[in-house]
Amino acid sequence: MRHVRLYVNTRQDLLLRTRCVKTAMLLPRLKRRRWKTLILQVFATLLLLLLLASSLRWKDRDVDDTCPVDPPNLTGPVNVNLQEAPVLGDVSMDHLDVTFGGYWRPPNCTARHKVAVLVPYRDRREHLHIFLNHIHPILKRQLLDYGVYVIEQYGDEPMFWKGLLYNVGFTEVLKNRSYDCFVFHDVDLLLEDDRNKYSCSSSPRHLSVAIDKFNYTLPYKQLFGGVTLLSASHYQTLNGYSNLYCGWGGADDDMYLRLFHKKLKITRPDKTVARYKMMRHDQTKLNPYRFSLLKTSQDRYGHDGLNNLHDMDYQVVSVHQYHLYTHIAVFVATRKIQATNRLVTNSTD
Ligand code: BGN
Repeated sequence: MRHVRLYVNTRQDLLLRTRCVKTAMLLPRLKRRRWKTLILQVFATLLLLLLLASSLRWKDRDVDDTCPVDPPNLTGPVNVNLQEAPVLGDVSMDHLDVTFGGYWRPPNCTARHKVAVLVPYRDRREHLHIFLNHIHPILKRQLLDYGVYVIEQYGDEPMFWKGLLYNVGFTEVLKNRSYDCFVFHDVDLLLEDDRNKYSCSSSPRHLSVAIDKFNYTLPYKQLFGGVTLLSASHYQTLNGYSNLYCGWGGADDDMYLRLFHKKLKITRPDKTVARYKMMRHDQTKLNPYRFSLLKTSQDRYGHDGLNNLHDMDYQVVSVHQYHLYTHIAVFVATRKIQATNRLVTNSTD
């Protein structure tokens, strides 16, 4: 019995041992297999996650983040404070999100328009500060990708050469940045309603339709001065402004004639929103040649403007980026007035 038991035991033992040995031999294989499966599983999960992430990224790219056509933060009527000029430092503190040079773009969406605001300027520091304090919040609420440029006339030249300054500004600005839309803005005009949008459409646009000085009515249908909008390509087609107008009057009428000549239709916003207050100042020197120049303007479209700037007596003295604007200093020689005088006298002979 004992023997049998022993035998049985031994057999069982043997069996058990054999099984154990087999299992023992199998164990590393099994373990290896399990590891392999685990590694494969980890790989598969990683791959899946990677695919998921990239598909999400593609989805993000497909999401249209263009700013809305009707910016939600517009207020409509805007408070215009003409009482006291703000200190520029204080204005700066209110616009820490504006980058040096007077640039801003919407942080949460891609702007529909890239706009350069050109402001020809001389001797009106108070107006400039009021203007800057006023324009930045409006352009931001309109969700524009914009830059503000002040083109200042230097030198002893008694007359102010607005058309020339606009052309110099346009040319200088495009040397460094690309813009599809240009605003030509008198420094003394303050917008009263932010629904009057500073963004180009397919037609040239006259924005300062209703100014307090003219009892909020358009003085005449052909007026294209004050605040206007032109796409970069339209401005080039028009050969810019004439370089020959100085002092007050006529440069904008000449631009109207250029638009008419090129069959470019002017559009205007409704006068309920295209409202402006004009800051009071002494009358600038009248342009004595404006009538004669206008009479002969159509003879000069092709060769008086952007394409003959290099012949003009001016020099860009400096381009400096202040916090709220880029300053372009332009020296205009006194000889200019005599040259125009000669030109007009010759052409009316
Ligand atoms: C016009 C001026 C414009 C000016 C408007 C509004 C002239 C040219 C002679 C007809 N035009 O009379 O330049 O923008 O008034 O102020 O003076």
